[in-house]
Amino acid sequence: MARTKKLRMFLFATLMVFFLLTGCNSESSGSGNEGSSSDSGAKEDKIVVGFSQIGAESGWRTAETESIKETLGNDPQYKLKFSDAQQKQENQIKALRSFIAQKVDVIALAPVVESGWETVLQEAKNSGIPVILLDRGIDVEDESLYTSFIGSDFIVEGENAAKELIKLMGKDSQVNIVELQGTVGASAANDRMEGFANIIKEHPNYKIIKSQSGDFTRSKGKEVMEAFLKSDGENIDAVYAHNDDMALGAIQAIEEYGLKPGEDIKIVSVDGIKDIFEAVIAGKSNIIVECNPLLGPQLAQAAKDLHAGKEIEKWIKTEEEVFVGKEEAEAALPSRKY
Ligand code: GZL
Repeated sequence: MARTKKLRMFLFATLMVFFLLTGCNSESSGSGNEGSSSDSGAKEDKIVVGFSQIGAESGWRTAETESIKETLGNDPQYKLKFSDAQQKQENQIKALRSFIAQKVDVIALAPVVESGWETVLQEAKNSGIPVILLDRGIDVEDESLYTSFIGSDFIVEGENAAKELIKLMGKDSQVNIVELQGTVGASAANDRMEGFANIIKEHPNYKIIKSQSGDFTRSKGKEVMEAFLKSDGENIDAVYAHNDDMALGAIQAIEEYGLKPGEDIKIVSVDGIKDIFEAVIAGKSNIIVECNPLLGPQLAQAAKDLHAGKEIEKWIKTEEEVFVGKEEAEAALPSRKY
């Protein structure tokens, strides 16, 4: 009896030692994994993206930032390094140099203006770090300085704005237009201006009587519209604003001036933020040309493809719609995401 008991005790102890050792291996492989991930650096298992954002000048910009932070910030495959340049190109250049020094895997850049990027992009290229442009383009001789542009066709947006305004007001009407331009030097401003002019030049009875930058902000848009009303008040038939925030500022200025926005003065703007849909529903604006800011998923996919050594398209275009009048705005508002 005692012998059997001893044998049982020995077998039990042997089994215990066996399970402890193997259990320890799975833990160690777990800790191994953790160890390897910490040894190889969690960051090496992640795709590290350095994103230089322009700032927070508009509802559109905020929506873009949220889309990118949500998509990359919540996905364990990525590590997002984010920098807000407060509208200053020099801050963006500093941020890019910092990302290069940190050896990120991919740089994402929303360039505040089109020019002045060659040097820092050459530094990124020399470091073997691909650069993806987001939502605005740049003007460079050497297109190999960036890998891809994820964003809209602003010329088409400008053309659609003019086409819809002419449809709304009649191709034979005499229409005096004031234009609220975006940030001076920004591709979104330059191309939206070009696109609108492409169509207007075919209709000489449509005239742009004043055009000035409102820097894509609500406050500056209001300020510039106040000046237009002071100089040309009753003579203004329509406003073309390069973004909704400036249009919303103009709406305030027109009301304070004593005229009815959306009726006395028709309004067309670009972006498609919720506030402009509400303004159209309230009869205070007329035409919305959508510009999609929700670029997070496209950026994430592009970064992942580049990290895997895949080729990506030079221009990853975003699809967009146009909304005209109260009914279309009411139908669309419930599904708007920004
Ligand atoms: C467009 C983007 C523009 C938006 C503005 O891609 O660059 O900048 O239209 C934003 O609202 O400020």
